[in-house]
Amino acid sequence: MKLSVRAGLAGIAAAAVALGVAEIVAVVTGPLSSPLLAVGGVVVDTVPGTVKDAAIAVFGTHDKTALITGTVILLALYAAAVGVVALRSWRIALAGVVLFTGVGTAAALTRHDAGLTAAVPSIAAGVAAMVALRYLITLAVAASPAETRSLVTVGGEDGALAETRPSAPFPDDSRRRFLIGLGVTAGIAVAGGIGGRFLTSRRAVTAARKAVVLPPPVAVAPTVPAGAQVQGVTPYVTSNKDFYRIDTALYPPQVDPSSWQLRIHGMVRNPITLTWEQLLQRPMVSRYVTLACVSNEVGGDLIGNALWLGVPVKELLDEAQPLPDADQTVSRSADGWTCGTLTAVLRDGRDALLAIGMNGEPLPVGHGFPVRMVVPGLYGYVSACKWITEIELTRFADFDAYWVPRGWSAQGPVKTESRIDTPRDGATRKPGPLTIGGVAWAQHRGISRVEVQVDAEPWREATLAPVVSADTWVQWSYQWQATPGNHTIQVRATDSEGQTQTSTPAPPPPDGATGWHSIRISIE
Ligand SMILES: Nc1nc2c(c(=O)[nH]1)N[C@H]1C(S)=C(S)[C@@H](COP(=O)(O)O)O[C@H]1N2
Ligand SMILES: [Mo]
Repeated sequence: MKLSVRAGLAGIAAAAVALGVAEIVAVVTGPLSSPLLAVGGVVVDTVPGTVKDAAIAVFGTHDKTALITGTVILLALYAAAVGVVALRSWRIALAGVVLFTGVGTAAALTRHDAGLTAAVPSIAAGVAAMVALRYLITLAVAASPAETRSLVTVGGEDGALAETRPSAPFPDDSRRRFLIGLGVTAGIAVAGGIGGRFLTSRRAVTAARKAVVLPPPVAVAPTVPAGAQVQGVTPYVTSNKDFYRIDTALYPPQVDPSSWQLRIHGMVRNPITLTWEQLLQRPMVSRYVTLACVSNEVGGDLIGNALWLGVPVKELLDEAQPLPDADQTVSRSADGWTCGTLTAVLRDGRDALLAIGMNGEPLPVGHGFPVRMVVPGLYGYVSACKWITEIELTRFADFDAYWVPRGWSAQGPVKTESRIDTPRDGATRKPGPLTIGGVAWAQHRGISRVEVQVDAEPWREATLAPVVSADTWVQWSYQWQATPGNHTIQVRATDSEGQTQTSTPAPPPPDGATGWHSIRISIE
């Protein structure tokens, strides 16, 4: 193994130890102070909306794993370079470590609500990196043949490695020592990483969530009508585990109900602060509402339908008494994320909820535990604030919520959409009767018609399955006599206001994708 390779490995191992140490320290200072999550968080908040959209398009709901993986790869390359540089100049290598520490510290300190302690994991990581790098580079140099060693010593501009000239005459033994050193550091890194994650998860709000007993609703959602489900189509009610998850949080905020508060303030006559106990005492309703993400592509699956339990937002706003020109209601999450909702929509009588339950369970942590907002008819980014802690009445002219400066519309009513679920694109089927089916949605307006077109034939009306209310998606089906050959099938929906989906394709930004979902199948 060449000396430069050993030095590169030493750099990577030192960085790994640094991350492991940081994860352990972050158990105490909080998960968001971990330099990896902090830097990742800054990236999430600063990349242009188009990049975020491309990431969602490529990685779907795995975009965060992709981001962390990418960050780790970049860090490994950087650390390897620092290791190689350490052979020439210890001073420049140290500067490299300091820069890495500085980036982590700056990121951690600038996260929402970060205190000074947020800097501690990054600083501890920096110190660990220096110690580990020094130790491993010394071993790496010692494991070189004598000639290389003296070259290195002479070549080092600050001569810091002179003292590393080994006395052991057996390079094989020193090589083994280098490998052992590498192994030990890797062990510390892995133990730190896994141990840190484990201890952090023990500090999570999982136990607090398990202890929550949901109150019974005073107004119960209508039961799902028989026949709402078409065979072969995505389930009418999405289970919590299958419900898509989209947010900017690399680690979901851990909000303990016992310290949770909701402040309703801003342009209101009567500011209100609610504790968890007070919220639970209010009359709850349960409602099926379909939630969709504005980033959903035509045919995409960033949409789900759940039974939510919560307090009507309208009642809270009526108590707070918004001023007449407070046209925007800004919801703020525990991690600082914001969304802006048209105040009039929240007060027009639809079932906008401050939800605490999802499909009969307390909200899963990833879906906003303990409290989130759900508003039928609006995309999630303008309405469905998870981990909500603040509702501020303001004006659209005065405040831009999180996604607005990133290129998304300030208001996001859902567009009428439809999707083919069965058969799948590219499927092969036998000739004869074939059920084509899928979902269509225009939350709060409701769907009045779905039509299917096979090749260039006329559009034919599909059968709509019964629904709970206009606030959910609807399943549709169409019986087709399949004939041999390759076929293109498309679908379009019309909402109860008579608006038919446009055929013009548009990407998700700035206010939702348009176009008809189409599939190609083969009948043989
Ligand atoms: N705190 C917070 N709430 C948030 C978001 C977020 O990034 N942070 N993303 C929103 C978006 S874009 C959508 S589509 C919905 C998704 O909700 P879900 O993850 O429960 O499906 O949450 C909304 N609420
Ligand atoms: Mo979204």
